[in-house]
Amino acid sequence: MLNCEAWFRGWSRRSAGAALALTVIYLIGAIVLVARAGAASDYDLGAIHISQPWARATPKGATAGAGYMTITNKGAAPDKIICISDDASTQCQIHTMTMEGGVMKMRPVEGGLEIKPGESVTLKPGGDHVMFRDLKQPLVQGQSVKATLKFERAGTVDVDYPVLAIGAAAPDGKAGGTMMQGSGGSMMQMDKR
Ligand SMILES: [Cu+2]
Repeated sequence: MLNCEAWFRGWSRRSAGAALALTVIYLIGAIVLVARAGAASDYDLGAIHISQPWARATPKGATAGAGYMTITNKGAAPDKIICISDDASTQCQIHTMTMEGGVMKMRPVEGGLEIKPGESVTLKPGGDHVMFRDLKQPLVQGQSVKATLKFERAGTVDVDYPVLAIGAAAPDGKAGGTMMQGSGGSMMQMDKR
């Protein structure tokens, strides 16, 4: 009987240990799933690779918002990207930024933004960006904007831009010092086209 009892106690401890181990495994799994849910996807389209798409939340009353990403051309020929439409605004454009007389000006890229073979172009705050013009609703942190991008060679792709904080400067969540909002910024003027 004693031996049997000792075996039973040992078995209880072992099964408790196994249950604890399983619980830990489930918890890790749940955390990984939650972490993945908020992460941006990468996109492959022919020779074009798009990574870390994201957009910035817009302040109240903003009429435009911006999206960012890194585009890599792994092919041997140049390609050009335009934005066809998005689900947050009435018009989607690819904008470039240039300094003119000490003022940053942004304007739509004529004929599309060129991505040279082997080149990796990062659209980021203060630089080139996808412009969502005439927002139908504000870009809210935690939500996302879906835009349809068209590459001259690689074709068309729908990209989801997770919306990060208003002050975000990069998709890794680091806060940025330089503010560059799509509209209303005194540092920036937009050509009316
Ligand atoms: Cu712009």
